Amino acid sequence: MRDYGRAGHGCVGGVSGLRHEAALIESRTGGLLGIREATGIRGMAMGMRRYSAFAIAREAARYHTGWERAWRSPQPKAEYDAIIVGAGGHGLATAYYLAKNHGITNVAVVEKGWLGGGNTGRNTTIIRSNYLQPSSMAVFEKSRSLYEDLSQQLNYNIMFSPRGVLMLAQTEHEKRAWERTWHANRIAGIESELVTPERIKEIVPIIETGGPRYPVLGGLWQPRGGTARHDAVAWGYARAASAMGVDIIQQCEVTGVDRDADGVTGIQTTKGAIRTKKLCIVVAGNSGVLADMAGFRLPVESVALQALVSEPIKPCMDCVVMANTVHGYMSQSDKGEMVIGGGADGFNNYTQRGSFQHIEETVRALIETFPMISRLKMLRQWGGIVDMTGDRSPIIGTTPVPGVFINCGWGTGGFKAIPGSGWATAEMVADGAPRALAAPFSLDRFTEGRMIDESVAAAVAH
Ligand code: FAD
Ligand code: PYC
Repeated sequence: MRDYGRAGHGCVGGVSGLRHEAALIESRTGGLLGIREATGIRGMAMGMRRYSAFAIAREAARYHTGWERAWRSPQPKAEYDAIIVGAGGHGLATAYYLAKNHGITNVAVVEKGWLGGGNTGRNTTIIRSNYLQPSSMAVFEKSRSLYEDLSQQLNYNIMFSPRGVLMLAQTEHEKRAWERTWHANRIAGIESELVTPERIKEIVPIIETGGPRYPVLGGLWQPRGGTARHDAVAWGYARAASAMGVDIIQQCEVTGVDRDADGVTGIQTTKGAIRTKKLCIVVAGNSGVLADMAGFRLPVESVALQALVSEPIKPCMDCVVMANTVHGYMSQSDKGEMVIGGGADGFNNYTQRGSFQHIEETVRALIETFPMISRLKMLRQWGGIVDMTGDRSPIIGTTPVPGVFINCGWGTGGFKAIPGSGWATAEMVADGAPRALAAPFSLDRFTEGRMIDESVAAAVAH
């Protein structure tokens, strides 16, 4: 797994960076290991031991022989109160909040690969809530605010780094779009700021604001936006959910959905059949495949979104910059790599890989605004399959099959939404119907014409 997310700027969690390092070392030798300590975290019924500075010191003194696995790896039971398909951030957060907020712990999260191995472990970790529509702002700001102390909540350093996110305006049209978003954000009480080219140069000294084709005309700055370490978000939710009794079953592909006249009855998997009356599908780019198994269709297209990182260099940029007119964005990891992404592929596919032309297109686009990157060597690139809806907003809702719920359509922008989405999806699965946060994102908005147009705020060209 890539390791570009270690936060150094205002990272919440203090000493937990050390605990995370310890956990990481163990993860490379076959699974994350936890730290035994007398104090249990509130609500962690299965006896998860807290990570702390004391535990680190004690383990150092006894040659790290006392670590325990961060989550259990059980065989599936015959039946669960609820099954979540997909152990990405959204599925794991849903399981965590089902257990924590609703006391529902007889839950399985079923994952065909390894947890966090989908888009959650492949994204560029940008967190912000400067969307346009009220329902989007509500869910993204709920999420951003949950990120603020998620390390403490999960007792796992997710390395939230509110380093600020800057979205450049490089055309008059874009400038007007950000002005509109800024007004909407102010009305909703979301902190964002319109900034001038001069202020942008102060925030990002390496930027070239006077480019010949697309000079920087201004920007939208969200100072409490930022990044978090993507794998740690998945691992932290997994560990805390497992400790409360949730079974996370990896290497277990769902191959069919069982139903009778009253609705869902269970699933078929590569580890056998499992019964349930509540099934929540949270599989991002594979949503259409799972919906097909359950017997309904989704207005979602699957396309690859790619990213790349450069060789590590000295610290030169301590915020995130998105240049949407030229289709590129960039931040710097704590290891020093420039983390770079561009637009989504222009055709549907299921290939989680990068392509040569994407490196060229994206780097070429960014060079005008960041001339210094023309000298950088690019080290790695990859792709993830994102689930795009027509209005670029997610779907959280019930489906035509009673007992089957869906959470998908986060497209190019769902990492930032993991905590809020998990919170809202857990409410829906617990109650059988969405509450206020999720209600606008129902599937029937596409037939009723209640689109939530976020094609500008989605910010990544597609
Ligand atoms: P995933 O993490 O993809 O999890 C779905 C899981 O379902 C996978 O683990 C998969 O293996 C599993 N699954 C699929 N089919 C089955 C089956 N049949 N049986 C069992 N399991 C199954 N968002 C941001 O907010 N900020 C960013 O900076 C950002 N950058 C991005 C950059 C890239 C290159 C990519 C690809 C995405 C980016 N995103 C970003 C989007 C974000 O990554 C996703 O929206 C988010 O991670 C989706 O999470 P998820 O849990 O829904 O899906
Ligand atoms: O949603 O902010 C975003 C984003 C940035 C890069 C990919 N997605």
